[in-house]
Amino acid sequence: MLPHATDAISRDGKSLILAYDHGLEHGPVDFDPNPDTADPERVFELATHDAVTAIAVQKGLAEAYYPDYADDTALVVKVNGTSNLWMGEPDTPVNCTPEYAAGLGADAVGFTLYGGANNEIGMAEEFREVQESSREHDLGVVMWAYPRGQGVRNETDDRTIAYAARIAHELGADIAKVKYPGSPEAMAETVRMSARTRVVMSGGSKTNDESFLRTVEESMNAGAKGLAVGRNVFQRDNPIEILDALELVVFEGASTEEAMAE
Ligand code: FBP
Repeated sequence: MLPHATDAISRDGKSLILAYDHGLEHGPVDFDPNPDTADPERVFELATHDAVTAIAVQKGLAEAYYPDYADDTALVVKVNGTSNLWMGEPDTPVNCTPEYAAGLGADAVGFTLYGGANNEIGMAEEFREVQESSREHDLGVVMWAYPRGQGVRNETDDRTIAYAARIAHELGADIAKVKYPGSPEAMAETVRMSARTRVVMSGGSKTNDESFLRTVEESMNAGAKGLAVGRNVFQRDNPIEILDALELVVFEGASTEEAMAE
């Protein structure tokens, strides 16, 4: 296989990115189901599980905790992000440059683009700077491709999600992180639209083991290259168990039933 810009956050061309920027994006409410997870160390420890190919955090957590885990997991620094206290149209400031992320030991950057928001133009211009600077610093580029805002009637509509994946490809992302578009056929179409940009499924709010694993299985069968997941791992009573199951489905091609039987 030819080298890929995201090899450092992948295994066999697939990624399982443990997303943990929720303290910024959603606030303390996301730690309620499992209060220990307010302590970033608990989640950095989960990122050392074999199934996890990288942890994705904002710069503050990368600065404070990653030095202790750098030997055990790869790092995606999320370079933009905003709080849930913001009540305007979807928008997000750049909190960290790729150069600074590289200094923190990052292997890739993560960037949210809200296609369809009033400030899509501004975010796309910021993405240009981040993407080009990431190339200079040998960082992979993961786009959180989230259509949202006044121009978007339904952000989980299958055509909208396929469009988001295509935007990621056109603008030079290596990986497009998209919401599950509702069916295996719709995921296959999203993968087709993203062409050489790899698609990873976004975990979403916590669901039961079977329905979560089923969407992962369907996504993988449709050509997705893994997932970026937060709540469906760290909000569980037994996050190791679901990581064990995800390892089988994502990297071993196991079915939901096989993974749950282990
Ligand atoms: P989840 O798996 O918990 O959905 O995390 C993925 C993620 O993209 C996080 O990186 C981010 O904090 C959150 O979802 C954003 O979710 P929302 O759709 O509510 O903006």
